[in-house]
Amino acid sequence: MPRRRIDGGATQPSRRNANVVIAFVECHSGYIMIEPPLSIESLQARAASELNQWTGSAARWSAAAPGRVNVIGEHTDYNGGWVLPMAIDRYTVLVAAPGLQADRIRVRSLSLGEQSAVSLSRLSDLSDDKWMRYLQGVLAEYAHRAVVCPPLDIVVASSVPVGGGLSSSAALELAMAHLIEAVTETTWSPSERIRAAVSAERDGAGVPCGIMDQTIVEQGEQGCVLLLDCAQGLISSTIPCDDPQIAWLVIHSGVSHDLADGAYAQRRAECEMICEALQVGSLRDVTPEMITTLTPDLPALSPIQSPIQSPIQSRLKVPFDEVLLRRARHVVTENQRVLAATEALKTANWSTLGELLFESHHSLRDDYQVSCEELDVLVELAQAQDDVFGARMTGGGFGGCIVALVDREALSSVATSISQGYVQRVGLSPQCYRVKPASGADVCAVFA
Ligand code: GAF
Repeated sequence: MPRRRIDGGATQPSRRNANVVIAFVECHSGYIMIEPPLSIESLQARAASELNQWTGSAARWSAAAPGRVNVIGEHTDYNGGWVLPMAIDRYTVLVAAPGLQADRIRVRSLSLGEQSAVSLSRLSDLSDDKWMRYLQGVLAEYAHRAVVCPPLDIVVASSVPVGGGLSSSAALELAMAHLIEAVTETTWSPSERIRAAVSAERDGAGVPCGIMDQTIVEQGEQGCVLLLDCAQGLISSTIPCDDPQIAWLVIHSGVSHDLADGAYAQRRAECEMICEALQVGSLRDVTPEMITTLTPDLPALSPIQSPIQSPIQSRLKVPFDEVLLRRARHVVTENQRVLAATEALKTANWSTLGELLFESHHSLRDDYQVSCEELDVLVELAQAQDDVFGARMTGGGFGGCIVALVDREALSSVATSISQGYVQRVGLSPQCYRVKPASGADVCAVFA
C-alpha cells in the first residue's frame, strides 16, 4: 500500500507540517502538541483577513464544520453496522464574499497554501485539485435541486489535519453545504445535507464511503459521543462523555492516508462478495456463530496462511477464501465491540472500553488489514503505558492517526513517552492533539 510521509517529519516542528501554517504549536522534547485548539472565531478571523488581502472584499458569509474521531466501529458503516464517533474541537471554516469573476467559484486554502477555481456552468468537469472536488461535488448536489450559488470567492482555514483520518474531507463538504445555504438563503434538513455530502465524496472524490463521517460532522453534539445505526442512518444513542478522569489523545503517525487509492474500495467489494456468498443483505445480518462455524480452523489474529476448508462451504454460492472470512470476522466482531463499548462508555468503565479499543485495532490489523507499521508501533507504545486504557487506529486506515483513551492527569507524560518511543523506532516526530467532543457543522456568521 503506497503511503506518503507528511513533510516535516523531523524532530523539530516544521512550517510545512499539516496545519502548522495556522495552528499554535508547542514543541516538547520529542513531540509536537498542537494545543490549545484554535477557536472557530480565530480561524474565521484569519480567513477573513486573507480574503480581504486577496480580493479586497470584506467577508459576507461564513460556515464551519468539525473533524471527527471514531472511538470504535471501523469499516462497519458501509456494512449496515454500528459506529461510535464524536465530532471534535478541530474545525474547517469557510469565509466568502461575492465573487469577482463571473461564473467562478474561486477558493484559496490557507492550510494547504493552494488556490483553485471551478466554473459554475460546468460543475461536472472534475477539478484537477482533489480537495476542490469535495466543494465542487457539494455545489453540484445543491445545483441538481435548483439551489444555484452565485459566483463566490472563498478562503478555507482549518485545524483538522489533512490525510489524518479525522474527516477533513467531510468537514469541508459540510461547511460548504452550510455556506451555500447561507448564501442562497435556503435551509435543508441535516439528512439532506448528509446525503449531499456523501454523494460529493463518492462521485466527486471517488471514495465509496459509508455515512459515518458526514453524519457525525453534521450532527455531533457538544460533550457527547454518538452511537449511529448505519443501517437506518439514525442516531441511536447520545452518550455524554465529560468525565474529568479521562482525556482523548490523538496522535498523528506522520503518514498520510489516501482512501481514494483503491484499497478502501477493495475492502468494500470484498464485503459485498461475502454477502453474496452468504445470501444476506448486509454483514449486519451475519451472526458471530455463523463466523465461528465458517472459520473453525482459522487461527485467531495470525498472519494469513493457506485457504481453509469448512463443511459449511458447500452452502456457499461463490468461492470463499480465508481473506474473505477474515474480513467478515472483523466486521461482525467489530459490531459487537461497538455495542459493548457503548455500555462501557455509559457506565464510565474505562478499562473495559480500553480493552475493546485494543481488540478493535488488532482486528483491523490482522483481519481487515487496513493498518500500517507506523500505526501499529503507536498502538504498541500506547499499550505499554500504565496510564493508557486503550488505543486504536481511527478512520479508514493505511496511515493517519491513532486515538488513545488516557488518564487525564497523565496526558502530557503519556504523549511524551509514546512520542519518544516513536521517534526512536520510526524516525518521525508525531503530532499530538488532545481532542474533546464538539457540536456539528453550522453557519457561523452572515455579516451585514
Ligand atoms: C472512511 C469512510 F469515509 C467512512 O465512511 C468509514 O467507512 C471509515 O473510513 C472507516 O470506518 O472514513
